[in-house]
Amino acid sequence: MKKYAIVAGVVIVFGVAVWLMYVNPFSTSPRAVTPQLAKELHLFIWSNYLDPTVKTDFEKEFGVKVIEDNFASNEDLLAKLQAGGSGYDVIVPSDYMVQIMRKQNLLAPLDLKNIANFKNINQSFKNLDFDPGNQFSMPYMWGTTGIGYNKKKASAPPTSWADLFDPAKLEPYKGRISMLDDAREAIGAALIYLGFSPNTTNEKELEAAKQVLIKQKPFVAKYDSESFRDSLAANEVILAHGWTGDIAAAKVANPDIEFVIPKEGSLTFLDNLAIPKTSKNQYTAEVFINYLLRPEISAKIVNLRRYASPNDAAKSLIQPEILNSATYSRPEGIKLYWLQDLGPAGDLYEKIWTEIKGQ
Ligand code: N2P
Repeated sequence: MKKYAIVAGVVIVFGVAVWLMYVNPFSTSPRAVTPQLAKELHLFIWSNYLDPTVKTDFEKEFGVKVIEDNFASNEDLLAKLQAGGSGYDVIVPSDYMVQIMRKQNLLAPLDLKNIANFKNINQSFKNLDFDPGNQFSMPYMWGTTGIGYNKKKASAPPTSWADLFDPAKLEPYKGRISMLDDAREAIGAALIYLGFSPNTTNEKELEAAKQVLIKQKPFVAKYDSESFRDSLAANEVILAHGWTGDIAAAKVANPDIEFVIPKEGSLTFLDNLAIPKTSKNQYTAEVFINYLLRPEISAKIVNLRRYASPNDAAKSLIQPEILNSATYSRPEGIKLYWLQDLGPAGDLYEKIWTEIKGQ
């Protein structure tokens, strides 16, 4: 009899322990239940910023279908999130935009237990000011802004922002110039050309930058952040204001393409993986983020997209030719600025940009 009581006791204690583990009613954490993978994951990412096979491989391994949509600027991404109910599970904001989204309470805190591959990230990309402790974001890829050009078609290699903005130099390139369709990037470049900070909120300086862009406009073929690499590769444009990876990708298609960071200085960015607060699939999103931080997956994306990786463990798997290229390193002796969250003054940039494009 006593024996049965002991067995029954053990069974009850064990049962209670298991019950506490899985359905713990005392826990305040909404994620105490063993997480389940969702069937689908909605990714909102910059154009040409992922290797498509990464999605199919992830689906094969985890049974989760990744549905990708693209955006062309941080501000477009922000507007989508602010409108609410975006339905996205993983997004890719740049540094300053992570800060803006954190302040606006648009991001879900990450459960780092599910993102063990964070260990692969180089220390210098962790714990940055825009997200102390990486509570809301994981580094994805970084780059700089500069001028992509066709060395056979340009009369001389550009070295300065003047080569992109001074109307006296632009006649030979009329209708063959492409500018990023991005308020902070375009106005930022004009500000640096004038010797001002790309984070200024001084209205006089901003007005001067606006005039630079208005005077440049008759020579510009298009404001475009998504397909300048193809136009450059196809010789449709000769000078393109653009980002490292896309210009490096243009060079793969057309070896005459080169990249330069103007001597006055330029912008640099770190793009990050984050989860919108409204995502219903936070665990699945973390599993996907962790997957993207695997060395072989990070390297695969870099080998195709040619942006720089903050992932140390990926380095040995990246083609040496990419690691040694001008688009993969920070130039010595040239000042690189990070964009800052400017608070409400940031709207001024959007307003000026709309005015320039509407001219
Ligand atoms: C990808 C552009 C991503 C870099 N086409 C901009 N942060």
